[in-house]
Amino acid sequence: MANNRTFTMIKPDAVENGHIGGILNKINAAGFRIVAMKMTRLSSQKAGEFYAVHKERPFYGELVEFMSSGHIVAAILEKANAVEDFRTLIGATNPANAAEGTIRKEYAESIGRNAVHGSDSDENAEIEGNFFFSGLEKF
Ligand code: DAT
Ligand code: MG
Repeated sequence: MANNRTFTMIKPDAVENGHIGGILNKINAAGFRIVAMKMTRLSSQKAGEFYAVHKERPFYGELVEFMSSGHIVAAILEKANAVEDFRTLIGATNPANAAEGTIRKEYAESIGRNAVHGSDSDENAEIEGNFFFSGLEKF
């Protein structure tokens, strides 16, 4: 399959706990090329926009509060079959269900504080990458 792209964030729990390096090592070891990357912080308004698809869910308020509670690292990653392979690399949303060797198994604290985001489709990868990066930043 041709190379394509996904979008990820290292979430505030993992940044706070000193796991940026460990998570980037796993991403590199799995064969992803880092196309663009920045450390930044989401306002609660921006976090709410990013996760707007979940706004009717009971955990939305908690999710927005957590995602705006500290710094995050946003990145665009490239690899053959990037979206699906990255979802495999991060593991299940709830780390209690995450497979051995996955990023969430190793670094997530709980279903809410689960260390990393990964796009769930090619379309959302494009939308989410554009949320953080301009055209000039993602060659
Ligand atoms: P994923 O991040 O695996 O794509 P998702 O899109 O269903 O999961 O949910 C987005 C984030 O919302 C998830 O990473 C953590 C949080 N979340 C999901 N379900 C939750 C729950 N039952 N309780 C608390 N937070 C939850
Ligand atoms: Mg999701």
